[in-house]
Amino acid sequence: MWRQDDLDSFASQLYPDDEVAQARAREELLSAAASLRDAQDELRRSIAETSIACLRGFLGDQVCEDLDRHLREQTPIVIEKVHAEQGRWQIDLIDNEYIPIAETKAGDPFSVLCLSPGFIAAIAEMSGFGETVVTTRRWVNRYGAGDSITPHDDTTGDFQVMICTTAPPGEYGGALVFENGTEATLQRGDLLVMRHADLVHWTTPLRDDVPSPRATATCRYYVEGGRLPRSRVYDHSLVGPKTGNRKDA
Ligand SMILES: O=C(O)CCC(=O)C(=O)O
Repeated sequence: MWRQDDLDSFASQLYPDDEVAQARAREELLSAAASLRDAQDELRRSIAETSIACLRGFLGDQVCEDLDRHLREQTPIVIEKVHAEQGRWQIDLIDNEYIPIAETKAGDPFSVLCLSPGFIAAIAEMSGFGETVVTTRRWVNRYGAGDSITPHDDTTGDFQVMICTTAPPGEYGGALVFENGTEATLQRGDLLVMRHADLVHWTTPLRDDVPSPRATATCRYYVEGGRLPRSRVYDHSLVGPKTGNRKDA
């Protein structure tokens, strides 16, 4: 699934000065790839039935802790704090530019994993997509005490992965809940694969006494002919755009 240069790039970006840790990270990725291969039939079935599938313990604790720190401290990120009526959380935008996938550079270890063609092919296949992936968007959702993501529907993008890089025990909240009754309480290292299926979903608020934050690193994939982000464009006139002349771009 991941090629040798993906393993090398992940390991050297995460542990630039530590060859022992690099070797350990490469080994961990090989075993993560094997666990994804072993579980693929079950994951495909779960996505077809519920729109999501969860692979527990996909990445190990140490790699996740280090990845979380790397994404916070060393990735050039734009931070958005969202305060909505029914939720508040932080979005750390890794890449929000929708550039063609062939031109997208993996500037952090999470992006190295998600942009690898072998990984994309495996996730697309289990999510039921044969079309070419044309672009991605990557970010980390971060939640502290009292935070939750507001009920929403993903109206762009076709499928996505999330790796939980840190989470409190489930009794402190942070469950991901879908209107079809499906739920996932992610723990550090879990991989969630999600086919966008017009389902409203949200997370439950973290309790005030939560012992650690929750974070999910996300890569959303857009396929050719799929639900690409499109802006509305208008014909110009001397007095400005006219809504009657609306076209879809
Ligand atoms: O952090 C989560 O578990 C949910 C994130 C989510 O719903 C989204 O990014 O659309």
